[in-house]
Amino acid sequence: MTEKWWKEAVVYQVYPRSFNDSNGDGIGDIPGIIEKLDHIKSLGVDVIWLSPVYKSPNDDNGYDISDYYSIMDEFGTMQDFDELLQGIHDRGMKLLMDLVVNHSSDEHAWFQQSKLSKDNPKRDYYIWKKGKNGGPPNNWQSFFSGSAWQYDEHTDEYYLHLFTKKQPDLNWENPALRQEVYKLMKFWLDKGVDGFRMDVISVISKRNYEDSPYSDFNDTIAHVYANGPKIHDYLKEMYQEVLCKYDAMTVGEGPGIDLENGIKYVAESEKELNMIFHFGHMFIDHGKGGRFDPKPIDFIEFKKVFADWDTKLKDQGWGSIFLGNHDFQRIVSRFGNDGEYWNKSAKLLCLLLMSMRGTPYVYNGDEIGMTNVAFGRIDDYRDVEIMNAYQEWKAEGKDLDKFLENVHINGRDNARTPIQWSDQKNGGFTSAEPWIKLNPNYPQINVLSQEHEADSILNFYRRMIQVRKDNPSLFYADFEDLDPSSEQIYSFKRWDESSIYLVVLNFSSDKIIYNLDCAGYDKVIGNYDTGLSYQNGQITLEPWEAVLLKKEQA
Ligand code: TEU
Ligand code: CA
Repeated sequence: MTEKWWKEAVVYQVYPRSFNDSNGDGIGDIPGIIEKLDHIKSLGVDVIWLSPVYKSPNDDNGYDISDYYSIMDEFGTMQDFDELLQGIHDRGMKLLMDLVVNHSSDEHAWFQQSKLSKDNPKRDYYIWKKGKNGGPPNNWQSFFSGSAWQYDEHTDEYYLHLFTKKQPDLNWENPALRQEVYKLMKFWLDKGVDGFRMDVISVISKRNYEDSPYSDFNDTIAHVYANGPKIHDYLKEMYQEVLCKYDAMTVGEGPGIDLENGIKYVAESEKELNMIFHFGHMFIDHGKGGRFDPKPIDFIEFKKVFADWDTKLKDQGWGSIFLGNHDFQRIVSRFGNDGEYWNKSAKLLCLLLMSMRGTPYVYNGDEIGMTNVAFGRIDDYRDVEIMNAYQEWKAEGKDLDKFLENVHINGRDNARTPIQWSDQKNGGFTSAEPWIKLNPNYPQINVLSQEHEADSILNFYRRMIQVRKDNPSLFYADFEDLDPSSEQIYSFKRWDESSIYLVVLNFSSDKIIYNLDCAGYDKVIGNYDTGLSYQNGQITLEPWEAVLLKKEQA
């Protein structure tokens, strides 16, 4: 396994709109991030992944870009950005930009040109097709409800948008478009950014435009939208034209990427991407109807996802370890316990993230155990995915109270409420009306109060990240799940020539006596202050207890 800086890094994701508002307009911004760089640095992380900050009409909070070369007005100026990059580098950290090039905004100059006429030179930057039988070209559905085709009267054709109709898909078949993408990547890399997280990169190569035969949308994603015939040609070309010229870190986001096809994206021999985000454990509580059709988490399946990927990638590629981001629930509410065992379970999840093999990603706010939110009114939600799905349920006459319940469980705005900096007005996020309400629990859960508590989740993140750094074996050591069939315990082993580690995580609110041979092991860190309670081959685990044990190899 070759050693690389990005394999040894811990990444912290900033969602700028909700991070920190510096100028009192209710919207997080770049100067606001600069103000908090010392907080980020204090965690011990190495890399910041910034969700999109490019110019955008914000139909999908910046994932709809109207100019790849400038900064969103609400977030600041290019000068602010340069200062941010400098501030990050001065602190010895690196910056990953979000690269959103499956689609642009419909307000991008390319699209404005493209829709003018069928023979416009930019026409083929997007995907235009004739209708069929008085309707769209095929039955493809958008990720965000409704048909994936929008009719344009002016030229009597439809354009494809796998996301909202303000996010037309770019046509990667067109070499001129691909060169535009490479050019903008070089622009940012030449500025000094350290790499990219690539939005829905798995769907840039389209298949023939036949109807999807699947009724389950997840199947359509996996077998119709994702992993198209030219995906690997494009990524190889991108590597040759751009990435190989820089020491850049790349992580591709990949709905529809699975165990079978994932390795092709990240095998070192393929020269495409460093890592991918797969969704095995993220769609685990989505039913047939998608995220607004929630189902319980299958814990055994959850563990299996990590083990299977580790086995698959071993010696060939590298994994990313994440439990949440801006598209999913808060991790403590989803995989932990945000009631009685909030503190313990948030720490348990941190210990899990930091002791696996792969590069760990921390989503902003998780370092203080921010929780899901349950607004009582649909009007308090902002996410376009929620809004579109709501309109669809309404049009179909479905139960709207049920819909709101499902949003409470799985809606993306759970992860998008402002960061809770203090117990002051609006959690110290803004002096004005915030663009989305705060989680009302900010007086109890906030950065400032956790700063002062030795036992806080925040201080645990700092300690645990330091433990990972102090035990570099944890970067590359082998991984084995010791008890895949346990319904409550996640216990795994990591080992190399110098040391063996055992990680034991009690994912339950029960006290458990657990059979495990840990003779000769020392406790490195845990979320209870007690020593290791080990006797006769059994370890006693308190509710949501997490321990990392270590033994030097003779
Ligand atoms: O997300 C794409 C994706 O596959 C899903 O996780 C997505 O969140 C969708 O909600 C499925 O229900 C990426 C971005 O992370 C997301 O924020 C954007 O909205 C999307 O692409 C479009 O750019
Ligand atoms: Ca602002």
